[in-house]
This record gives sequence, structure tokens and C-alpha cells, in this order.
Amino acid sequence: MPLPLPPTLTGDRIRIPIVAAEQQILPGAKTKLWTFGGSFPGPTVRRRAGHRTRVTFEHQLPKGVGELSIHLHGGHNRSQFDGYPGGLTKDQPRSLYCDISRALTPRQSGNDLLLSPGASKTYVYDLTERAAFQWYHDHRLDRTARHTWHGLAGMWIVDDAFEEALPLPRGNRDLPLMIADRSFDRDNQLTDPFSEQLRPPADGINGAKILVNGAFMPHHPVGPRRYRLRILNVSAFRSYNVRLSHGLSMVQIATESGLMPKPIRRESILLGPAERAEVIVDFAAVAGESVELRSSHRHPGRNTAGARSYEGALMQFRVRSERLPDHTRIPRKLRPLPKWAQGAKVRKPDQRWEITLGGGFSTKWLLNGRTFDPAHVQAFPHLNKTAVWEIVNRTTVAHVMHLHHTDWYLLQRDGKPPPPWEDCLKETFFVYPNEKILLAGHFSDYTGKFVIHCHMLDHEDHGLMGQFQVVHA
Ligand SMILES: [Cu+2]
Repeated sequence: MPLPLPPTLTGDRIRIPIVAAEQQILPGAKTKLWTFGGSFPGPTVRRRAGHRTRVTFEHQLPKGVGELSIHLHGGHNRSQFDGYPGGLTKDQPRSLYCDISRALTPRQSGNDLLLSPGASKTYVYDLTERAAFQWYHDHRLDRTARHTWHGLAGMWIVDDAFEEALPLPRGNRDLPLMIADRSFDRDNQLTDPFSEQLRPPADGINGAKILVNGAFMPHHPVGPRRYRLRILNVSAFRSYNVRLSHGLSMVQIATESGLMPKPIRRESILLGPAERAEVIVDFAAVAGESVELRSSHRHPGRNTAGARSYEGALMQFRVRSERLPDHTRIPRKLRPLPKWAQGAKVRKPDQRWEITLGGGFSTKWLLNGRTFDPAHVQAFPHLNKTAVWEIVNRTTVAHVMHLHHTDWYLLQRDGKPPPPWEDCLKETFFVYPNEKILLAGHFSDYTGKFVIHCHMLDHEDHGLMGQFQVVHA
């Protein structure tokens, strides 16, 4: 199949109905999905930084789907528009994995922020962050994995003047690629792997087929010139170690949090769930050939549980043979770190987050000894201050920790400086078994409650989520 390119929305007032739809994913019967705007991926929203954007999401899925909560992943947004998971409701009277306090008011549980079936909610995004490749998805308590699996994911690009001044490929040479694994039954319908028997640590759901922009093994025509590929992993658990065939190298220019200080040549790039990498690929050396975007295992020793990458082809680029001029280039320097990150120093952390496996009768993932509970806040960072936090993984499975509200600067992995490709801003981090990472983050603009969680969606649903509240100093 040709690579699908979702429609792009650029207005300041956007309406996205959340609807059931059928889509051609595999040859034969179409697949029934839950979608943003009728497609998977949903429409790609593309906006300039600093331009307020109102998105009205209309929940038109059947009542049985229950409440939703839309999170703009990577966005720097107000607490009430950040996709708070919420608590127990009439549609969702119990949590299978999280110990939720009883008798909370709608305000205490965050249920007042949810999007109920038949209702709509307008999310206001100021986009005060730097240019970055983000995405939006459902973030509801217990059900994030299920809702995303069924198709509730879309891409979002923030542009700004700094990036536009650089001679990077743009237009149809700037390609967002959403990688997702899904399993299908004989009638091409999505399986429902979210059984109640799934217990941590045996709760990582892998799909059998890998989709790019909602198509299985698609192909895309390119010219023998430089392209910017924005690669995003929205799989619930699976990671990809992306590379190109024909020995073609990639130059990484950006992470989840936008441009890095300088470009880095990479042979392969590991992407856990929700991680992004933007790379420049020059197809000039392979004019007339078909190049595969692939994923491979990594060298022995790094294929720990939770970080075992997929092995196989993802999609194909068909490179035309006619010569074309290319006026793009990769600047030697990209974007300096913000001042707060430049000044961030290794020091005793203000806050530790410890991941363990626990529970009594049934196992659960725990963050600082507990599952997610809207009534319990675990940290109170100060507004307009730079915090240093440590995340420790005391389990035998790698996790991919995502922090809301702001971008983070990785100071150390296990007491050592990070590799060059992590010496930049990010917001989603692998934490390997028995590893600890030290991060600096700066809380600007917004007070309120925000979550920190594993972005392996099964883990997030199964307890591995906590929250912090940004407060005035
Ligand atoms: Cu995890």
C-alpha cells in the first residue's frame, strides 16, 4: 500500500470528532477502528509556536467506550487541558489495578476534566514550547492502552521561526511517520488482548503486525535528495531500533523536545513507546533503488526485557532516479539548550521516583510504593524553579518513563554522563533494570497536578503512574 498521509489541520479553532471508522490497513476487509476525525492516525495538527490553538474533541463513540481524556504528548499545557486520567465513574466503577480513594468529589478525582460519551470538550493549547514533533492520544485511567490500540492517536507538529530559518527539508520532504504494532483476526479486525488475566510483569502486549501511518508495510516515493523523517513510536510496549537498508545513515537532528544542540550521525536509533527521533536522510546515493526502513535487534547485552527491539522491515522508500537539485543542508549547530538546562548541575535530587513490583493478592507496578490515585500527590515542585529528580528502576523489566508539563535534561545514567544523543532535551526516557537516571526540569507557566508514568501503556494502566503538583514557591 502507499504510505497514508493523514490530513493536516492548521487553523486556530479545530474540531475533531472522535468516531468509529473503517480503514484499509491490510489487504481484504477493512478494519473497524476508534478514530480522531475518521482516520488512524488522526489528522496531523500543524501550528506555529505561541499561537493559541483551541481543539474541540467531540466524543461520538458508543456509550460503552466510557470516558476519554485527551493528552497532547510533549505539550506544555495547563493542568485542566493535559489529559488527566481521572478516577472511578459510573461507566468505570472499579479499577483493576489502581487503588483509587473512595468517595472523591469530581474535582478531587479529576472526573470533571473527562470527556464523556456524547459530550465535547475544548482544549486550549498556548504552544509556548519550542518547535517539536508531538502527538495526541487518550490518557484515561486503566484504559489508555485499549483506547490507543483501537486507533485513538494522532500527530501534532509545532513550528517556529528558529527552525524555519534553517535550511532543512520541508514541504513534502518533511515526513511524519507513526509506527504502531497491532494484531488482527482472520477478518482483519483488531484483536482485544486486554484481558483481566494480564498481570505485571507479564503484561507487555505486542502486536503481530507493524503499521506505519496506519498501513502494513507501506511504500512511499522519494526523490534522490535529503528528507526529514519524523519517526514516532506509538506501540503500547514494543520498541524499535530503526535503521535504513543499503547502509544508508541517518543524521539525527531532534528528539521528543525538538532540535538537539548539534546533529548526530546514527547507524540505528532505539525508540521506546512514545519516543520520537527526527532524522535527515539523503537518498542521493541510492537513486533508482528501494530502501527499507527497518528495525533490528541491538547488540547482545542491551536486549533486556522491555527493551527488546523488533526485527524486520517497517516500510519502503522507492527512490526515483532523475537527478534533482537539493538546496537543503544540515547545519553544524542546531539549537542551544535553554539557559536552565545549560546551568543544570549534578546534585542531590529533590525528588526520587522508585519503580517496584508489588501488590498483594495480585501484582501491580508501583511508583514510590503505590499505584495511581488521584487523591494522592507525591511531589510538589516549585513554579519557575529547576528541579533535579531521580528515577530508579528496581524491577527486572526496562521501563520508558514519561513526565508531563515540561522538557527534561538528562544529567546522568547510573552516575555517568549520558551518551551524545541523550545530551539534549527529552521527555521520555528508558530506565533499564536496576538503573537510575538523574534529570533536571524547569517548571514554568502552569501550576496544578500533572502525571509521571511509564509509557508502556499496559504498565501505565497497571499502576505505574504517579503525580506531582506544581505550586507557587
Ligand atoms: Cu513500564
